[in-house]
Amino acid sequence: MSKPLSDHDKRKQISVRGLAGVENVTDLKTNFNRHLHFTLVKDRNVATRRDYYFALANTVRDHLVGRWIRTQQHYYEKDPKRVYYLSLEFYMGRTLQNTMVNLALENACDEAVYQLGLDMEELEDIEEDAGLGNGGLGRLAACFLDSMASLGLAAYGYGIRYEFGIFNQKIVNGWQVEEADDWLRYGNPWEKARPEYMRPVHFYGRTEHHPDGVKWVDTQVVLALPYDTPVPGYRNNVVNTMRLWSAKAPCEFNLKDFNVGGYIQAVLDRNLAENISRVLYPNDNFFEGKELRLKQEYFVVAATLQDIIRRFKVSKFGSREIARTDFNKLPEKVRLFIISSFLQDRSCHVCLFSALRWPSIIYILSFLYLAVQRVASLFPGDTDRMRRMSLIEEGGIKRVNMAHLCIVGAHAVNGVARIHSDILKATVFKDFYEMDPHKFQNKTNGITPRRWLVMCNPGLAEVIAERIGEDFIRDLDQLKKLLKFVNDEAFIRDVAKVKQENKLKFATHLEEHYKVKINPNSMFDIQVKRIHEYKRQLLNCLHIITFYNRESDLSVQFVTDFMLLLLQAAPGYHTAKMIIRLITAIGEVVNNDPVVGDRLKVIFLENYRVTLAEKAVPAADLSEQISTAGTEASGTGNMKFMLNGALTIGTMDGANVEMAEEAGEDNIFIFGMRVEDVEAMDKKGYNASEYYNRIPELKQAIDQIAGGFFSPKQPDLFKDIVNLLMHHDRFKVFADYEDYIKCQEKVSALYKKPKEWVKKVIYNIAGSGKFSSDRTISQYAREIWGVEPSLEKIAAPDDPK
Ligand code: D6G
Repeated sequence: MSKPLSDHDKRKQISVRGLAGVENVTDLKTNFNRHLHFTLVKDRNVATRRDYYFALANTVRDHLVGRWIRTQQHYYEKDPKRVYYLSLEFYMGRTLQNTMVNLALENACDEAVYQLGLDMEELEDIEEDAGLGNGGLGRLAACFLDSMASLGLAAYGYGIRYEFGIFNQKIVNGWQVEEADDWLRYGNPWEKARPEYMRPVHFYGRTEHHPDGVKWVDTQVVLALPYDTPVPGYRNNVVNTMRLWSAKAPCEFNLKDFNVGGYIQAVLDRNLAENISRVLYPNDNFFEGKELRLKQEYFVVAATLQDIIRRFKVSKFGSREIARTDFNKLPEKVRLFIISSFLQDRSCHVCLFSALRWPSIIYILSFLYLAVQRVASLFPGDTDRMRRMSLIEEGGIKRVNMAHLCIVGAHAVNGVARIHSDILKATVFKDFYEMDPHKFQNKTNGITPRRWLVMCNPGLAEVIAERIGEDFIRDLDQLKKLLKFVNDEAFIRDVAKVKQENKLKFATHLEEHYKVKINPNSMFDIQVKRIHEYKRQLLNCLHIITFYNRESDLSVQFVTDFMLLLLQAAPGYHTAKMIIRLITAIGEVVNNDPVVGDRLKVIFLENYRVTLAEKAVPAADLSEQISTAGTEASGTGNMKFMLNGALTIGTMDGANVEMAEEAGEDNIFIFGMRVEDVEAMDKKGYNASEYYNRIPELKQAIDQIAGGFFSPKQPDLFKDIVNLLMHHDRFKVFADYEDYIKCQEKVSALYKKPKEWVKKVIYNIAGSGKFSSDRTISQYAREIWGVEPSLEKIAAPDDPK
């Protein structure tokens, strides 16, 4: 019998990971040792694992440098239209492996590290996630940057270099506790500070009226210090820049105010200015009207616009630099791109403008817009419409309607899934749509297949590459070619085998890192996402309780072996925290019930983040996408699971609708109300008690939660949740319960027929091509920005010797 392959040998066999030529490997080892010596100032006797990680990161980074400089020179020479992506979040995760994948260095580095007597996976695990995002929106920004670089667009990401990213979540006695994410503590090998591009940003002050115009004086100045991170495209030698601003107090900050003893205080007060880039607001799909958050937004916009104009003014032709003065050319050379995808909370777009002397500007804009511009002339006498379309919301406190401000200022506005775009046009933005229909578009979101397939699931990437070649990595539509293998026994076997290996690997990870034991042969039913009422983790809780009640009743035949994982982080809001507590409480009961044994496990994994998703997604059998129809703008987790061979159970919401179309309705488990049903129910009125009284299993589950079955020491612990579900549930959990449970029964039945299951998996993988962020970005590029994506390589620089 042949010896089983070690992880190292397995990784070596995979062709999508790049070639490991001898010369390459020798160079990498030399450079690794050079960095250990000269950069880390260590020898192998005293070097720690972290030193080795830094030496490796620097070695890989060397391969980026020439490409980065070359790409930026290329942009100055060619002077293309540049695309600027402004975002408060770039949820990048780790960089090392992604860089190796995109530069085709993975196998060579693996071999070099192996020959150096080190373990690649161990070194990779040392890297901190760049957790500069909350969830989907921030990760989307990161996927888009990858696609922009892979499609050769002259694109830049602009955001904030938060000193503390998304909090570390600990579960203590079943409750969430937040800890600061000190991700920069050991330094960040991927960034380069650029003090030479520092920009001043002004706050507060007052306006003075002079004959030659209004002056803004007595402002408080904060400096924006940029840090650049390279964004490599997939094997095309393009390296774009993500520029993140950090707040610095100017040297003279507050010093002019000091009197005796005031100097120390003035220096200490510098922190106040620098607080702007201190921490990421931990809110997902929810706008918090905090002054500091508004300052963050203004800070990034003010610094970025200055930088864009600086770059616009200098254009290089050959070696000659020419100062450009014609600002009419700006639209030909610059595109700004901003994403905000709130849908479920329509009151979220209000905000206070107290910190910046802006209200007057907004009032002027509003006046100009409403009175002078088009509304009045297009809809004469329609005062109601004018009020609805105002940039300033009426009411006691005047508020700026940020969404309206955005639409008025934008050249194009789009939703992020077809259903989302249609809802926006028919509801919140109806008036604006009627006035400017051409402005409204759809661009369904996507994910990068580099991180979300090649990198996180090399086994599956390889099995696919063996059948259809490697071109799908840049052109994900080619996955359609897999349709001819739907009945191919060998392919079915290979896909099933990869899934099993991924599950085993994830189970081992859980055991090692979380001390939880799960049966790798059970179904991995996974719901990962931020906790929000609209995402309906509570519906899943009711499903778990129902299945638990069935399993513990010995007279009922077991549906299937089954296990459930829930891994989420939540913002600091009460209901979300109570939902976490409920899940952990259910887990405590279910996981310790000897009658149920390991047939059902409920696991809540703490500290969910990009890196944990990369481990969980490839291991999932079933993906839960169960928001109330009409509330999830798109979802991108749903796409990651689909691409990685999980089946979806979901509502007709967000991108699920298009996933059903692409995979075929028979290959996805759709249940529950459609948007029209939800609207009809809103009109009629939703009455939770009706369902509670009519459906015995639902009543049983709610009574258990209410009666302390899951919290015997504190029977009324979940009274708020029960109260919410019974009396104030905007997201109508009970209305979808029955259909959801029936649908879960179908899932269980199909899971007992492995071959049929895998065939559906193949239909899903083959249908997931549409959900590449390359497709999304190509559409933005052609249909909105007016730039042409390209798969051409640019000339390679000499790699480091
Ligand atoms: C990145 C890469 C570097 C380049 C710098 C400035 O740090 O090679 O010189 O950006 O680029 P601009 O901001 O002048 O375009």
